[in-house]
Amino acid sequence: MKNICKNIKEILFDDKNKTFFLFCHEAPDGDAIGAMTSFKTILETYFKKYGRSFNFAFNKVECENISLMKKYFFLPYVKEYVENKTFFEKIEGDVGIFFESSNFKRAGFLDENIKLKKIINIDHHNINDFYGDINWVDSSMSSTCEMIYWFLKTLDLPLNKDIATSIYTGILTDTGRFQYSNMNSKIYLILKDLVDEGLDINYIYKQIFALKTKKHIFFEKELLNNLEFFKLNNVNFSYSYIDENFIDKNDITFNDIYGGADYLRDIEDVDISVFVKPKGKNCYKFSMRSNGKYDLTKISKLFDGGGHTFAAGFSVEAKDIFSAKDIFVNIIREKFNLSE
Ligand SMILES: [Mn+2]
Repeated sequence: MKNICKNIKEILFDDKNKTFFLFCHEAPDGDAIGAMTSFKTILETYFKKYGRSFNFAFNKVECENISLMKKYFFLPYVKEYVENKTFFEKIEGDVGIFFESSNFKRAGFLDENIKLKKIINIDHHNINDFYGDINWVDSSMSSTCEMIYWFLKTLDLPLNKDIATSIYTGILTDTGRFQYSNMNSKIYLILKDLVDEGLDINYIYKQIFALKTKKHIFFEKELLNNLEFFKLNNVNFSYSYIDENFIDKNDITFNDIYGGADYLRDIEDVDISVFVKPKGKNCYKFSMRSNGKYDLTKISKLFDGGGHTFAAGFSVEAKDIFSAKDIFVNIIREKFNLSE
């Protein structure tokens, strides 16, 4: 870690590098946005004096997705980027820093629209294409924001309230509010450091979790309506979905649909939960959660997907959501060998 952090520092100090762009995956979660805002704050605070510019490489989708982005408006810079619609179709600059993006595409840009001299790839997922000049990929980290905390520590740069708020947000969301098995005693020590910067813990919690829309409640209702349980190769699955009809009829947006797989995981005897939603025409997004017994990357790999051991996902092309389920069930039956 020390060497990688030093290599990143060298790039930041290299006078050839003036324009920096920060990227994260599309439909960003708290960790992706927290990584962006913490790192931009670090750069603006400690490196701006060297004549560098640091931009978020948001694309149009992110800047127009007000209802998704709104809950992150309390983090530095997000509100002004989204409200001023500061987004890019093409990126041309010296350095791109990618957070939580297993590949270029995940960051929402076509390869030909990105021209960068150097790429820094920072991720804590265990599936990553190592597309950077520097690849800091560490799946032992709870979150990308935890990695940024260690980056600061390694470079001996002090925290401030904005950086701490951003890092805290990433750890809070990626550990499922400090409940998942990626929590450990080291993280509690990090949290102490962050909270000591004067964080308003209750305020942050409310911004992210406490504001459920009515449409989200409709979504949860439908999730339970469609819920079923089945056993495949001795593994107990909970399974539910939201289809195009329901979305159209209730004017639900994709931002109202979240937390499905988490909800279905926390049920007695369930080993793996699966939640499915449409993703464009004839394509369905599967999200899975594991209760700790099974490694989900073994499943997501079968479908060219990605993710973590206990939270992973992939897409399936099918004529409708029921055929997508058949494809899933058949592949699990044939290929998900638990003894491997
Ligand atoms: Mn993450």
